[in-house]
Order: sequence, then C-alpha cells, then structure tokens
Amino acid sequence: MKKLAVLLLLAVAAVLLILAVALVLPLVAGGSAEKGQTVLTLSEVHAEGYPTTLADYEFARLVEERTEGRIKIDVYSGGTLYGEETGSIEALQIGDLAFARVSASPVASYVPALNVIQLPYLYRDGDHMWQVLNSEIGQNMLDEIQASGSGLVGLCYYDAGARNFYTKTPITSVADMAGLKIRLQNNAMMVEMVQLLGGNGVTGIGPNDVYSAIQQGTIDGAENNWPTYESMGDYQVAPYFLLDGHTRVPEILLASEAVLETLDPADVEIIKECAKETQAYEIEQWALREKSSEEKVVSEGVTVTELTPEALAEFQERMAPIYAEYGAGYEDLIEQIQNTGL
Ligand code: BDP
Repeated sequence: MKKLAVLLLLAVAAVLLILAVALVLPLVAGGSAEKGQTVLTLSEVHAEGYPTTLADYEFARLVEERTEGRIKIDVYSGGTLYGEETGSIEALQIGDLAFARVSASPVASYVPALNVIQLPYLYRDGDHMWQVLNSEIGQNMLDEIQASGSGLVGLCYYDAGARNFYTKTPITSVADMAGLKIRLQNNAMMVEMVQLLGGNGVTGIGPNDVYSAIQQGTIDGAENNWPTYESMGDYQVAPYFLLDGHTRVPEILLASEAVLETLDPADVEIIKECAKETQAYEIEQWALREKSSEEKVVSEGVTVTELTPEALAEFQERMAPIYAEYGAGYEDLIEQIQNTGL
C-alpha cells in the first residue's frame, strides 16, 4: 500500500514536471518552441503594408524557408507590442524579444557611435547615404552595435528617406522655430538639434501617439519622412511640412544577442544572411511609398515649404555645436563620409 502511494506520488511529480517544462519553454528565446520549431517575435511600430513591415514579413518568410521550418518569426506590427522603440530595444537587451525593426535614432542612446551616421545635414542625398551604409563604414557601424556590449545585434539597414519638420503653423526660417514644442525620437542629439534651432524637443511619445499629442496641444509638431507623416495621419493635424531634410536616419533590423545565443550557430548565420537580403527589397518598397505618400498628402492640401538656399544655410550653421560635441573623436570618419562619392 505504502509502495503504491509512493509510486502515485512519483507519477504526479513527473506529470507536474512535464507541465512545468511545457509552460516554461514558450518563454525561452523571446518566443516559443513547438514540435522542434522555435517561434521568435519581431516588433514593428509601423502598420501593415508600410515598407519596413513588408520587409519584416519578407525576412520572416526567408528565415522559415531556409531553416526548413526550424525557425518561425511572428511579426507584430503597428506598435502593438512596443509603441515606443526604446521599449523594444530594452526587451531585446534582456532577451524578452528576439527582433525589432527600429530607427537608428533611439539605438544611438545605447550605442553612441551610431550618432555619427545620422548627424544633421550629413548626406547630400539618399544615394550618398547608401554609398556610405553599403561601404565598410556602414558595416563597421553595424558591427559596433554588438561590439559595444549593448546586447543588441545589428542585422541590416533599411531606407527611411529624409526627416523634415511638420507643424500646426508655417515655418519658413529658423526664427519661426522659436518656442515650438517638437516631438522627437528618444535621442539626446536630436533634442539638442531642436534646441539649437530655438525650439523645445519632446521625447517619450511613440510615433503612433504623435497625432493625438498634436491634436491635444501637448506638442506643436514633430519631424519625420513622407510615409510616416502620411501613414500616421499626422498631416491632418500638422499640415505645414518644411522640406529641410535635417537628417537621414536609416532603419535597423536588430536582434537580441541573448536570444541568438540560444539558437544553433548555423541558423544564426541563416538569419543574418536573410536580413541582408531583405535590404534591397525594402529600398524598392521605400521608393514607391515615399512618392505615393508625398502625392497623397499634397493632394489632401498639405502646405510644403521649400527653404531658400540662404534660409537652409542658417539651419545648417546652427548645427556646429552638434558636430563639435557628437563628432568629437570621429573627425576623420566624418570627413570620410562627407567625401564618399565625390
Ligand atoms: C519613423 C521610423 C520609426 C520611428 C519613427 C519615430 O520608421 O522606426 O519609430 O520614425 O519617429 O520614420 O519614432
């Protein structure tokens, strides 16, 4: 009788153990593991159909195909997992999330060297930026993300065009920026940029919340590219778009170092290779969307202001302290970037 009780107890313990393992496993690797398949999660702030979201799905498709189903990536778009990219970056660092497609701007808060490739008025145009990103400079920066000990792994860059200010009231010169509360990404250099122009930078508002912040008057405007301005609907509440192109900030597809360490190294190589392959696809989608978004907001009545060369020069001249502070120690690299393609 006693023996039977012990056996029963052992059986119950075994069942409990199996249950515990089954419950804990899904928490491993920022995703779940089922039938020999590891399911990983990717966070994206943009909506379905946006160029980066399309690239995320393409990345997921390639990874599942090339790992023969060993790795499946679930894409969560629209900021449903993390509305502010800082949240997703921190989740990657502790291995709570496997992938996030983010802007390089908030990543620079964790990897300061990244500020160098997004200095204000650094690139002549998009081609110039891509020549830099596709050169050793771009690869070194991507490598630096992991080498810095951030716990993040930079997989590839995507295009995000140029960022421009948009506001409730028109801006035609630096003087018009005085006192304006401008929403910015979580990056101290960008806050300083707006301060140098006479405005006040506001951080901590996710891109999906900019519309309501403008509507409620918490901020007077924000800055972004054509597709985000259009996609988030911000043009309806801030109909003045200033074509100053102050920054070109590439997007980055990030992975969690902690999560990658749980995977077979051969699969990590596949993941890296697939990410690189999606870059050209995103750039193609980007070009189409940049054009259609611009056309759409213009047809809906947005006022686009182009600066005269003199007015633009004033914006650029104000940036000298940023080059002195954030460019310190990178003088040669900045010169190399400026000379690329000349
Ligand atoms: C968009 C980027 C997105 C950023 C957003 C922002 O694609 O990754 O989150 O800007 O301003 O251009 O926060």
